[in-house]
Amino acid sequence: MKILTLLGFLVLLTISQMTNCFPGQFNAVPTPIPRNHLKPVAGSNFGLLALIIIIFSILLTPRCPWGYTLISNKCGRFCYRFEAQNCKSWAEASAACKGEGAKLMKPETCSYPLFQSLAPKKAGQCTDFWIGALRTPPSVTYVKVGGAPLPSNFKFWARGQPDRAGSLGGLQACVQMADELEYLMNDDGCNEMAGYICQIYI
Ligand SMILES: [Ca+2]
Repeated sequence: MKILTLLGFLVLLTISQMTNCFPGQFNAVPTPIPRNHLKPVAGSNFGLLALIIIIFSILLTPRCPWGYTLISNKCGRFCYRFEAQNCKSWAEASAACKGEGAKLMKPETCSYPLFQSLAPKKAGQCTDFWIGALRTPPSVTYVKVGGAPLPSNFKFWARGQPDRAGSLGGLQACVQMADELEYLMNDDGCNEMAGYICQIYI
C-alpha cells in the first residue's frame, strides 16, 4: 500500500509538471503552450517518471535473505529455508532462525501442505525438521511461535500425536515434521537433534 501511495504521488507530481497545474486548478483557463515546446517536455517527464518507478520498485520490493525462497499464497508472502545438514536441538534451531531474522516455521493450514511436500526433497543428514510449536511441561497445551494455540486436533498431527511420550514420562514437548510419519507433525524430546525450517513473513 505504501508503494502504491508513493507511486500515485509520483504520477500526480509528474502530471502536474507536464500540465503546469495541480488538482483543483484544472478548471483554470489553460495557457497556450507553443507546439515546439510540448513534445520534448512531455517526453522527458515520462522518461523521468519511468526511471523513478523502476528505482523505487527495486528499492521498496521486499526481498528474501540469501538462501531463502519467496512464496506467496493464502498465508501471505513469506520466505523459507530448510536446514538439513546441521542438526540441532529445538532451542538451537530456534536461535539459529532468530539469528537470520526469521522464526521456526509456523504450522498453519494454508502453508503446511507446501512444507510437507518439500520436506522429503530437502532432507539431508537430518531427515526430521523442527517447526515453530512447543509446550511447556507440565502444561499439555501446544502453542505456535508468537503464542497462538496449536490445538491437539490440528489436522496435520500424525495419527496418535501428540502423545507427549518420553522415557521419563511425557517429556516430548517440541514439534517436528517427522520423516517416518510422512512429514506430519510429531512431538519429540526438545533435545533431540533434527533439521529445521526457518520462515520470515514479509
Ligand atoms: Ca510424539
